[in-house]
Amino acid sequence: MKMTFRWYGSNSDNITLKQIRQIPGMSGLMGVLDDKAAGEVWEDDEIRAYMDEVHAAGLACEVIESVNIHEDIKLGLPSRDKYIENYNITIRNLAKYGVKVIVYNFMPVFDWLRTDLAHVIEEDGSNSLYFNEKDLGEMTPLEIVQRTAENANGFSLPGWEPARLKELENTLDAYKNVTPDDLRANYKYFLDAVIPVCEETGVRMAVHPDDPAWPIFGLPRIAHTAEDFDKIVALNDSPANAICLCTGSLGSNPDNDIPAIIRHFGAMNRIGCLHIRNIKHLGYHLFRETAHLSAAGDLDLYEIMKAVHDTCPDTYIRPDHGRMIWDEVGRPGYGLYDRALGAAYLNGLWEAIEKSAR
Ligand SMILES: [Mn+2]
Repeated sequence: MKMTFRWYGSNSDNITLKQIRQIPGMSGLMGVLDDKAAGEVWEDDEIRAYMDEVHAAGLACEVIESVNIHEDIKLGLPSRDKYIENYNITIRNLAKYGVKVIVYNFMPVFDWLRTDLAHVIEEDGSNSLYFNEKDLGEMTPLEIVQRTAENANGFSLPGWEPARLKELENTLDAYKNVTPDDLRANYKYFLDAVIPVCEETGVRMAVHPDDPAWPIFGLPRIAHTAEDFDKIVALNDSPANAICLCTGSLGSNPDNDIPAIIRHFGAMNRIGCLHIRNIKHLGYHLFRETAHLSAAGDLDLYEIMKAVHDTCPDTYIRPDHGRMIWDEVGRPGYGLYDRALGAAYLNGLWEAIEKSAR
C-alpha cells in the first residue's frame, strides 16, 4: 500500500509540499493540474513543471486525479472524437512522467454534491461536508452550484469550475433524453478508444463512484452500486479499466457493503486506487462526513483496510475528505490537519493488520 495525499498545486493549494512530506508514512501525491478544463490536453511542459516541484520535495506522484471527461463524450456527440484524441495525448504525456493511475468519473454534469460544506458537528465544534436531500427543496441546480461556490472559502472545488457553470442549463437539457444504457454505450465507446493507449503506456484508468451514491436531478448515473461496477468492468475487459474505490462516496448509501465491494473488485484486479474516509448516516439521503476513526461514523475502517490488505495490497490509497478542525481555514474537505490524522490512523491500522497476518 502506498499512502498518498491530494494536492492541488502551488497556485491553488494553501498546503505546502513540505507539510505533506512531514506526515508520517506519506509516499507521494494524488496530484492534479487544477486549472485544466475538461477536454483540454495536459501539455508535456505543464506536467513536467508539476512533477519537478513534487519530486524536489521528496514525494512521488504516480496517481493523477480529475482528468475530466468532456460532456460531449458522455453525451456521445460527434465532437467526442476530438476530445478522446486529446485524452489519449494526455495519457501519453502523463505516462512519460511516471503516472500509473488516472482517476476520473463518468458522471453527467455533477462530480459531487453537498448541501452544506461546513456543517458544525455538535459534540466538538468541528465542521464537515453534509448532505440533506430535503434541503435541495425548491432549489434549481444552478442555485445549488452558485451557493456551493460562495461557501468554498474562495477555493474552486473539483467539478464546480466557474467555466462549467455558464453552460449548466444547456448541459442539463442535453441529458433529458439520455438513459443509463445510452450513457453506458457512450462510456464503452470512450473506454474502447483509451484503454489500448493505457495498455501500451502502463497506465490504469480508475473511475470514481457517483457521490452521493444515487441519482440526482433526474440525471442518469451509472456508478453507485456493486452491480453498476460489474457492468463497468465488463464494458472493457482489461485490468487497465479499473476503479477508484471511494469508501465515502459509495458509503453514503448504507446498502453498499464497502469491505465486500473491495474484496469483490480487489480479487478481480480491478481496483486502481482508493479514497478512504468515513460517513455518518443521519436519515434517508441524509449524511455527514466524519473523522476517519471507525467509531466516529458508520463505516468499519478496520474491515476496509483488511479487505485492501487481503485483495489489493500494492494499491495506492489516500485519506479522503477530512473535517475542519483546530480553526483551520481551507478548501472544504481538503484541510491539512484532519486528513493528516486520517493518514496516521490508516497507517496504524495497516501496520497492525500486516503484523498480525504474519
Ligand atoms: Mn473520493
